[in-house]
Amino acid sequence: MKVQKVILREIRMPLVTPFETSFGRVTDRRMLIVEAQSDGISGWGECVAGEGPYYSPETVETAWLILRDFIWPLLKSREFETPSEAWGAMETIRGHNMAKGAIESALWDAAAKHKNISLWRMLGGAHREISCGVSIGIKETVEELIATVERELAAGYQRIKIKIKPGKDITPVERLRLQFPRIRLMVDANSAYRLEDWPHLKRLEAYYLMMIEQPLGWDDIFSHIELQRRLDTPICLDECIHTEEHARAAIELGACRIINMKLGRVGGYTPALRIHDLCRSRQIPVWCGGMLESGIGRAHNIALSTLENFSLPGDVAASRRYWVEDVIDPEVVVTPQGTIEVPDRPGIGYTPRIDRIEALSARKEILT
Ligand code: OSB
Ligand code: MG
Repeated sequence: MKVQKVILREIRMPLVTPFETSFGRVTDRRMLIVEAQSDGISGWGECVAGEGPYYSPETVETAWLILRDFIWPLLKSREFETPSEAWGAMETIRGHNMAKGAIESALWDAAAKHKNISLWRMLGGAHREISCGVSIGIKETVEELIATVERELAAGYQRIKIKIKPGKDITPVERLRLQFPRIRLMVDANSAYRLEDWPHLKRLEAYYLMMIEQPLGWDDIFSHIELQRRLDTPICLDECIHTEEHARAAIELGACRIINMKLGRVGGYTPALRIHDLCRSRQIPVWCGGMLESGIGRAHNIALSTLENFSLPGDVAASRRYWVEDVIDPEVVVTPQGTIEVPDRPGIGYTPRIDRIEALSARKEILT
């Protein structure tokens, strides 16, 4: 396959509900959408970088620059057998995984469409239906949090993750546990604690959580090893896992017992598949995280979640939880059992609504 043209677009959409984490609050999303045109077929990808460098060092702006000035010159008019070969061509660029993942995933969509098969089949997926959980942001009051959880459970979601930070941790978890004694519950701290806080985090163990996600430094594997030694609850790493090498280090050194996989954070399907296989061989469950994606990134998350070792409910939820109107047709819907039925149409299996995407575009650049 050869890519003749890439179109970068920045679309803007307000979230249905503002989303607050320990690192900040998002009300309006800016999303970089990549359209890669290859021999008459468009493949679509989404860059999951945030508006600011608070979840990871990348932002929409840095990804745009890296895609245009550094990635595109490496891919332009070159012939690749597979999207993984294109990923290999980008290896000289250090980091910038979200920029790489955006275009690499678009190439997988295009490659599957060229073969006229669904992307999940091309990836070797095993699940026809994926299990969904929700990630609930930090709320002003515990009452508001309980009402939100109630609504999500009624919609069928199979597990509840709540965001925590110092001062908004033990009490909300305790109250939720009292209210919902049997639900699958977990927390995500987005690096809000330090190793010295371990006795405080230990108190969370009274509420039998499935896991504690990324409690410590975004790039600090060592402290997570020390923390996991002190906790019975599994630690799940998100921010810390940027590469297969980081995943191997974290697993072998005992920094985590579960991994949250995000296509953008690791740089695309090529590394995601390797990390998936590594985790499977070490009996480390993985699940698919979310980055408040538009339908395009969401469709990719669904394809990724079909892989065999995605054995826990992910953060991949219905379009309507995020957007009044999504940019794909059909929108992503969740069954009353809290699952998504994986479409069998070619590529990502959901059609980007080009008119709507154009109308939402605040910026557009054509790379040839
Ligand atoms: O840490 O998993 C995270 C959203 C933005 C940045 C980081 C994270 C999240 C979420 C939301 O938890 C997941 C979603 O619903 O898309
Ligand atoms: Mg997380």
